Amino acid sequence: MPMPKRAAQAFTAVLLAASTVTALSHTAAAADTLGSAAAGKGRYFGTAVAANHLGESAYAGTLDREFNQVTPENEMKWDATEGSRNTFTFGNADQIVNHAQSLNMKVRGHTLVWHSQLPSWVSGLAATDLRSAMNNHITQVMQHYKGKIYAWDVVNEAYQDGSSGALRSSPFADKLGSGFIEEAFRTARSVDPNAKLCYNDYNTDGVNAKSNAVYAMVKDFKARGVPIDCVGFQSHFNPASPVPSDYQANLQRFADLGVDVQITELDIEGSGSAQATNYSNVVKACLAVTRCTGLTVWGVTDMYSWRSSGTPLLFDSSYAKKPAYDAVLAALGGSGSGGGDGGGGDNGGGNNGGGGNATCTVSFAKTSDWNDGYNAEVTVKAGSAPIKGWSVKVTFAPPQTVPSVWNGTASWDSSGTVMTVRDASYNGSLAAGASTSFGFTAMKNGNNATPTVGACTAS
Ligand code: 9MR
Repeated sequence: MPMPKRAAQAFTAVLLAASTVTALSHTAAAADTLGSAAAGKGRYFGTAVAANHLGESAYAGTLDREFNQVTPENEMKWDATEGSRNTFTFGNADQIVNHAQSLNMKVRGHTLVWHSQLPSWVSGLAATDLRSAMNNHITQVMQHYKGKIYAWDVVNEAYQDGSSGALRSSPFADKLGSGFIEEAFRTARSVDPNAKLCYNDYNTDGVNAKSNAVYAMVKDFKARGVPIDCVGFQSHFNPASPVPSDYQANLQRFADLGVDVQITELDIEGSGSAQATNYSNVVKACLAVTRCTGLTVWGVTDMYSWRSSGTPLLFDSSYAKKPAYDAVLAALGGSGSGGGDGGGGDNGGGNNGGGGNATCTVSFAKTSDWNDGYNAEVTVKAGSAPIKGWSVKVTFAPPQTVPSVWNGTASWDSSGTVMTVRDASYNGSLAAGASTSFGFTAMKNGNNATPTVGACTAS
């Protein structure tokens, strides 16, 4: 019996509404942890793990609930696995790998060849012996974990800090020359051809002399067919070493060489919304780079961080979620949390729709002014709710022109006087009360007027 047209339409509308609600609640359920939200973006989200804390229920509970990748913090290092020559001890690392495997978590192997946490018997060897010890170490450790490791940090921290672009002095570099890196990668490939092979370092997170040196090495390896699959960016940040403004661009230039990139040891000292914004920016940068395959924070809780006093992680010492946690989850497109309570039950469509209470404000400052031009910075601050994106209109007095805009994406109206700046992908998501800024250079062309900055629109 045919339904009257109106009734059929209404019926369809109800069905659509019902299926939309179902889809939304599925998404929410699937993405209310770091690991599941990252998986929704085709990435993993992991943490460094210490075997001696696995027996603590709050530690293991948080690990198991939130993360889908682990890196043994110390247990796979040379001093832990081969403290005396050719005697291998894998007990502590095995505990972590078994734990991870039982929960389907990826494991990053860290690390095979590193100047630190290196037993003294290794540093005492002469070149020929050192070469065979290095290859034997790689072979035995990788064989033990063959098939269980997603990616290995084959060589860690081989380059010097500062402007030299040179290799750091180490028993390997000093006695074997720069070829030790290539040799380590070739040996590693022959042992476990299915593991991704990474070079991992710190202070290489932005474009600088050290990252340029690593870049040149990777480029050379790719050109000559030396097996390398990925580059790890440790990303240990603090006020003296902040997230670089060219972080994403740096990840991208490595990815463009044909390797995966991974954030391998992320921690950011600080607290509150400033820390949250920094974390969010790092996650957004990874998501914006197709070959950025995942992120690992360097520990579960501030309590056990190697930089504990800087409270650099996502869970505090009581395992409570910090604002940085919320910001990371939001940047990963996840839902839930939102602070102390709530979180759990039905959202009822209230706080998830990305509109309603998203607000922002702007402030404007000229940061420099010269005869024919000026630089300005516009600070965008989220209101009392987190925001996912923002835009600001700036109206210029003709015939001023704007040759450059940074940390934002500009478009112009047809008159050429109104510039709309939207967030760059990495700075759109702001925690409640958090701020970011964009800047521009304007040429006065004879008109010294200050531009008018309109209201901020948030999404
Ligand atoms: O977090 C690790 C800490 O427990 C160790 O005492 C320290 C010893 O060198 O190593 C820490 O991890 C380092 C990582 O293996 C390599 N990059 C720097 C990390 C922080 O120091």
